[in-house]
Amino acid sequence: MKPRFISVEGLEGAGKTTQLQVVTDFVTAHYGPPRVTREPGGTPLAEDIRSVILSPRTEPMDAWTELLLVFAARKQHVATVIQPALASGQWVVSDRFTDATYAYQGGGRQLPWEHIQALEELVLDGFQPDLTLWLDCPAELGLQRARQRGALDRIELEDIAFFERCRKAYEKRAQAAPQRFVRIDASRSLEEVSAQVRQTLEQQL
Ligand code: Z5A
Repeated sequence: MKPRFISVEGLEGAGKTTQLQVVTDFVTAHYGPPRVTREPGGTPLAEDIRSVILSPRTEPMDAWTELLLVFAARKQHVATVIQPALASGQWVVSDRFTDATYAYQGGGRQLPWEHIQALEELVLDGFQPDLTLWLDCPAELGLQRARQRGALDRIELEDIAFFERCRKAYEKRAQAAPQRFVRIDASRSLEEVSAQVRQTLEQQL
């Protein structure tokens, strides 16, 4: 079977870290250990860009600067990690991918959707995950869970309206690509969410 690229998406505190392990265990059991990675980041250079994006700073970051940094990191990640892994026969599981850009820079920052599409086409030439698991929960609930963990990054400092717009943008992405994009109800208990993730993988893969 051709190796597949799976992404996991959702607001902070939706449970991506936990469910990424469920996906990794499933893929390992059926197809061998996947390359597990994350965005922004996934290579040393892209991780450097990640800290530029997420470190709280006094100088406000322009939304376009943020968008271009996210795509710069993604290009490096795709070219040097994701595509080589797929080409060598290894599956790839990523904590976030381009759908997060539509959610955060498109929804949250309100940058025009068509400009993100144009950049995506230019930089990635149509490359996208084969399957995206969207862990969906109300912004308030996710933030409550995430804030219990302590220090917040630059984006986590945004207000609730920002995250509500991100959630709406994920919904729009899901509606536009129902074959690829599966919504998981992440407001339920960890065990219930994990069970729904496993069931989805059994159906889709
Ligand atoms: N970003 C962007 O702007 N544009 C882009 O293109 C990309 C990213 C790719 C970093 O992402 C930031 O980058 C992110 C978007 C932006 N911005 N923010 N803010 P990240 O994925 O690295 O960081 P994160 O979103 O902040 O991840 P997170 O907070 O670690 O979320 P999570 O992984 O979904 O949460 P978790 O660690 O699994 O769970 C949090 C806590 O909740 C933990 O204690 C769990 O035990 C608990 N939890 C989880 N699920 C449950 C359930 N179901 N019940 C009860 N408790 C639960």
